[in-house]
Amino acid sequence: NGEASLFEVNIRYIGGLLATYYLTGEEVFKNKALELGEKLLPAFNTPTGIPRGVINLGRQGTHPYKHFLHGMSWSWGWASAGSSILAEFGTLHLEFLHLSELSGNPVMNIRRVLNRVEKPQGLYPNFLSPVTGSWVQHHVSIGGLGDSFYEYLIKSWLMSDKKDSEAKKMYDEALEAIEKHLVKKSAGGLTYIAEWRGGILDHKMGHLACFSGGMIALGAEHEAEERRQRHMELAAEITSTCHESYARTDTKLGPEAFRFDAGSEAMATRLSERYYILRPEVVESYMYLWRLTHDPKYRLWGWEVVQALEKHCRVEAGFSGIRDVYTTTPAHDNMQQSFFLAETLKYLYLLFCEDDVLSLEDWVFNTEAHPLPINHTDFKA
Ligand code: DMJ
Repeated sequence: NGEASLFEVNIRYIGGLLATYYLTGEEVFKNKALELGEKLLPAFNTPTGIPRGVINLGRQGTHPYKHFLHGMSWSWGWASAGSSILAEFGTLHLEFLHLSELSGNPVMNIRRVLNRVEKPQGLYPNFLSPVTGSWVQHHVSIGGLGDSFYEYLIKSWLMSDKKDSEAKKMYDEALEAIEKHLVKKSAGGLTYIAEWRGGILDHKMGHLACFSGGMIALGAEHEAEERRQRHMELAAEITSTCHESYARTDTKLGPEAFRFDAGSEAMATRLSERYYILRPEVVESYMYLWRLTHDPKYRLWGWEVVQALEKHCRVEAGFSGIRDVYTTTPAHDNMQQSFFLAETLKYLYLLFCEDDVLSLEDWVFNTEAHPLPINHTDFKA
């Protein structure tokens, strides 16, 4: 029916088209990325310039109803009070910078609003009103709903060849607030990043939050010695905790979320959080940590994942998610998510090949693992 998630169209299709253009040089991919970018622009037409989450990309027809819907955008029904989601509108920058000739760069306005708005204890809540530009709910998470916003701050800086100092400053300040308020150690000595609900900590980490080990290591590389060491340690500890969430299951694949309360340590405590849908975040962190430290344990941990995927997820037609990581007779969910090829297998490949294959010096991966060249925002260049 033409309804699309602005975020997914951006990270999956525009990101994929741009990467394919840069890797092949074929103009058709660049043109399609530009075309698609243009179709997304009506979603930015809000009082603050913060886009809404859903847009209708259906063809402009003659039917009055369809004509009316074309280019219309709205907020997700489940997002409170018509708000937009931090991880969605905060995950456009890498791609839209490449599209900037066309778009007049609407993403710069998103930055401006976020920079100006008051942040509780320096933290960024996940829901913002595109109308008033203020937070709608005080839920902060480095996992789902927040994750790739932080990722795109540090990667925008890297992609600009370290010229985008505003992005770096926002990243540094956000990480400082996260370290101060959300990073915790469990009774068993595992470092994790908790979620925050109006000042109260929820001692839970989602699988999605496990990308942060890789992100923090990537940022640490460019810090002065004291911070570099502290952040590399933090990155390694978080990655190790995420490895524990895999190691403590029967399948050696990790649950959707794991907790550090009521005596549990890096284990899912709710039935609804025991599934694994071929997500990439843990191997993504192994890949970054391997490339940045060359500690062989990251390859060993990656190999454990390869074996577990073969054993529990391979099905006749490809690979499938499983409903419960704590049983060795898992039920398949009959889905091979698109990020399995785009991210999980790509990061595993990059973990085991030479460092100069899509080197971190030259490429930045968008949040769907599509590689974009550093300091190469001009198509003609
Ligand atoms: C991917 O689609 C992207 O990495 C996104 O940012 C959040 N995570 C999913 C896969 O788990």
